[in-house]
Amino acid sequence: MTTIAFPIPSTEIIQERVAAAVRAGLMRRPKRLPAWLFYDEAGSRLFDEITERPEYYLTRTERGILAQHCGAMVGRAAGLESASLEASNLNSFSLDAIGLDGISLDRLRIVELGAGSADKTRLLLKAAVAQQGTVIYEPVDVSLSALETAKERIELEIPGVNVMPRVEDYTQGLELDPTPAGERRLVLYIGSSIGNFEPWEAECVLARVRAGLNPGDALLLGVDLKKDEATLLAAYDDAAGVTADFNLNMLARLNRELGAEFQLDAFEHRAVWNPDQSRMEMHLESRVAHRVRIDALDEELEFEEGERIHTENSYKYLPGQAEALLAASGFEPVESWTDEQGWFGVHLGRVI
Ligand code: AVJ
Repeated sequence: MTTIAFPIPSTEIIQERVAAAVRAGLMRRPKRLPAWLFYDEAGSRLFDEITERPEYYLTRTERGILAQHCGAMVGRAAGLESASLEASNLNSFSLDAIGLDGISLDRLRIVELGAGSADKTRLLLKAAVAQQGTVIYEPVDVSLSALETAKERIELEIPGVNVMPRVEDYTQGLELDPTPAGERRLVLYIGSSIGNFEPWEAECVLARVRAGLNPGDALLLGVDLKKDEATLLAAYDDAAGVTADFNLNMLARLNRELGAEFQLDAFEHRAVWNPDQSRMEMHLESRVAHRVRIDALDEELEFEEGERIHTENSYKYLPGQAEALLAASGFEPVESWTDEQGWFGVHLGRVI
């Protein structure tokens, strides 16, 4: 069953949103464009390719953490109290077998902010199916097509998962159906997506998510951690040039959707580490002084040689910051997991 919580935005409305964002961003000095503009169809495909580049450690590192601890994560989210109990292979049969049949775990429903980060989500869904037999999975995304693809793929691949997609902009809050008694939600916000927000915005987004949940529900938050500069720079400027293409695709998108006349080879991809703000930045730097017409805005934009458009911030958290963020937005930090190198953090918080 497909739940559509809001009317599907028409193409014209989407283009109006793009035009408004571009008008506002390119009037500013320095010029900037919002990171959500990366993800049209071509951009989403390029992002998937980035996640397979050897330099982009984020995806595989988080996947490793989830693979190792997914059982403990869903166990704790369902109410298992002890962090020390190794829950990774728990199911209702093994609970009996090891004499834990007195434990009552609530049933979990898994919500995901963003439509299914593929194999990483699958690990948690499988762990939930092992724990409770079946699971309802509610991916939340602004893109209906992304949700439909995720539904088909996941229901085919993991028996026991019932996918109930929701078309919503979760940054504006979550509208979920009430859950039956004895059922809790585990909201997945993985993949370091939170890193694109300024710290104050991140708190605001999580507080809005929190407002749509009930006490006892949980949030699993994946954040990228600060590390040596060379590793960070390489991750955002891979040798095969996929990240450069991903960045430049934003201009290609404006050409397609707004009749802009950006010449992609007039711009260069730049990845910059900003130590004061603990964030990676991406920019598009004009190689020459030139002008660009944007038809839908009826504007001609001027670029100086070396002038940059700032397209993305990707915040790298310091130890303790994710827990502080959870606490500030209404979640009690329950447990955190990381990899051997301490490169990526996965944090469970419970609604209080
Ligand atoms: C999808 C926001 C987590 O910030 O690392 C990848 C996007 N930007 N390469 C990130 C991205 C450049 C990515 N997030």
